[in-house]
Order: sequence, then structure tokens, then C-alpha cells
Amino acid sequence: MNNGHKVGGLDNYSRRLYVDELQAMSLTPIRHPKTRHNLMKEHRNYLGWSSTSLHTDYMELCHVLDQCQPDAIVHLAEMPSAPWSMMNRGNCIETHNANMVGTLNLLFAMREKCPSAHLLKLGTMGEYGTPNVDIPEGMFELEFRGRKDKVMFPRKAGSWYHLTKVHDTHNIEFACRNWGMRSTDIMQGVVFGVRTPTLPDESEYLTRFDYDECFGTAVNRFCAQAIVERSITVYGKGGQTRGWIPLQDSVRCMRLAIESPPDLGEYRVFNQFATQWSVNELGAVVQSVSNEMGLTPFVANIDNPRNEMEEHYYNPDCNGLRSIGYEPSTDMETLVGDLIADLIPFKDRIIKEKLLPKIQWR
Ligand code: USQ
Repeated sequence: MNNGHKVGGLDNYSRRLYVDELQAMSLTPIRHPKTRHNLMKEHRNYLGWSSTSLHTDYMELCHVLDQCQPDAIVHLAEMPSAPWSMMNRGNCIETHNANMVGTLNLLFAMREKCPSAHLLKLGTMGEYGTPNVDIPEGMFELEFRGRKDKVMFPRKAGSWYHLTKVHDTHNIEFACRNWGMRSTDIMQGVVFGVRTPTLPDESEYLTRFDYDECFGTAVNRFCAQAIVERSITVYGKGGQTRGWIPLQDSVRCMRLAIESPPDLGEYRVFNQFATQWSVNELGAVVQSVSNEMGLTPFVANIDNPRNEMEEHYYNPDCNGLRSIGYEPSTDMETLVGDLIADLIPFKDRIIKEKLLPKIQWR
């Protein structure tokens, strides 16, 4: 909005519901949706908000797109937790419904109401898994029995949630190829932090911050554990290496992608992360930064509740976003220090039982 873009949104607030059901809560006291909406109404580039589920409210979705005629749609409206999708059959199926049916509804509604709009879709680096070869951005050139073609790089997801993103990828690529739509499919690494580049630094605008085993990502959990001086829960051997990205970089990347859209009919993939670290390395950074701040958490390599490789090769490309101006924030010590400082005022809200994992993936 601060860059002159007019912004509106759709939300079914399911994230709040999922976290409530787990008897967890955001560490930051995020305001009620109505309060947030009223605050945003004061901004001249705010178009409004509609309470809508992509996977169940197709007519309302079509109506909103018809009214707005957007140039770009940023699709963040999916169930985002791998552990939650692995809890039981019901959660697995709900993840598939919310994510795949929601995305299919959006594709059909866009085709009907705004076929030349740019779909910016949040996928995940976890679609690729951890193959023993380099990871390109989405597609690669394959040579087989003397012939060559450009094909989708093989996906090997590690959870039901990550698999729904793989299925979305194929559906979106097909919509671009078949209907001439345009899309950027973002393979995002693990997000952490609570700051955004656009929202004012005031408590009313705070975004949520989860640290429970389902909706808290590793760096967020480690920093929450650090402020109450509990063990930093590195799973297994801790050699699991991922791409990581602070929230403010993630928002900046989305703006850059919107301002440099793909051509009509083009399906484009960006791998989106700032740095690569193993969870052991991250645990050590969180421990040393918090020690400097007078806190005394300690790293514990606990039994891994997940089924994943704990030592592996990892070398993904990340060139597309840099070519349109992304300058990654890579100083993890500073980012972790800022995050711990941002969280300390809320440390009394931590529910300590939510810091250890219980969901077994096998
Ligand atoms: N991990 C720990 N200790 C913890 C939590 C996690 O060692 O307390 C490890 C996990 O075993 C895993 C790594 O940290 O190896 C990342 O786990 P995570 O929970 O931070 O992230 P993940 O489950 O992979 O999913 C998150 C988001 C998801 C997004 C994905 C990007 O929840 O929406 O798609 O990051 S990626 O991992 O690149 O696929």
C-alpha cells in the first residue's frame, strides 16, 4: 500500500481457529479481525476485506473478483502446517480440500472474471524435498536417450501439506498452458520473524506469531524457547538444511514479483529464501545471541517426531528474484537478536507445554 498499490483481501480466519483448537495462541496479541479492518480503513489505498473461504464460497469469490478487477492476486490462503496435516486422516483431507480445492476455485474464478490478472501463488521449497542433486527454479532441461525437453523438476514432498502444494503447482502450470493465464509460483523457504516492511510499528498492527509445534516454524520456536530459557528443540541429528527467509523479505519479494509480472500464458517459478542453514547451525545462533542478551537457553537434540533426512546434500538455485532486485537479508545474528527483542515484551504469554513436539509423523 505504501508503494501506491491499492490492496484488499479475502480471509476465512481459519488459522485462528486451527491454533485455538490446539489450545495454543499467538505470542503477539493480534487484534480481532474487525479491529484490524477498521485500522486499515484509515489508509487511502485500502479497498476492504471480505470474509470468504476459497474452497467453499465460489460465488462470493467470483463476485469480489468481478467488482475489483485486480491486476494481481496474491494467494496466501492455504492451510500452512506440515505437522497439522500429519496428525490424522481428517486433517490430511481438510488440508487437501482447503488447499487444492481453494486454488482450483481461484483459477476458475480468475478465468471467468479477470483472466489477464497475475496469480502470485505461495508454494514451498518443501515441494522439492532434499534431492541429492542441485535444485533449479521449477523447471529444468532433461536429456533422455539422446532427446532433450524442458520439464518440471521432480517433486518429492515430505508431508501431506507439502504434497498439496505439489498438486497446486501442476494445476497452475496447466491453467497457464491451457487457458493462457499468467502466474508466479513461489517456492518459499521457512519464514520467520514478526516485522513487515509496511505496517506501522505499533501494537494495534502487530501480526501473529505462533510457536506451537504445528504453526510455529523452527526459528520462531527456537526464539520463543530462548526467551523463557527452555531447551531449543533441534529435531534428531539437526543436519536438516533449509532455505530461510525473514517475513519482511518475503513481503518485499512479493512486491517485486507483482511489479515485474510474467507474460500472459507464462508459468514462472521463483525459489524464495534469503539464506541456507542447518537446524543445528540455527540452534547454535539462537543460543549464542540469547546468551549475549543475558538469557540461558540450551540446545537439545531431541528425538525427531518427523520422517525426514537428517543429513543430506542441499543446493537450490535462487536467481529469479535477485534478477528483479531482491537483496536478501543474510545477517542471521542480527535478525535473531531483533526477533528475540521483539518477543521479550510478550514472554509471559508463552504456554510452556506447547514448546515440545508430540505429533509423530510415522
Ligand atoms: N525443526 C526442528 N525443531 C523444531 C521445529 C522444526 O528441528 O522445533 C526442523 C524440522 O524437523 C525441519 C526444519 O526444522 O527439518 C523446518 O521445519 P519447520 O517446522 O520450520 O518448517 P516446515 O514444517 O518445513 O514448514 C514451514 C512452513 C510451511 C512452509 C515451509 C517451507 O510451516 O508453510 O511451506 O516451512 S519449506 O520447509 O522450505 O518447505
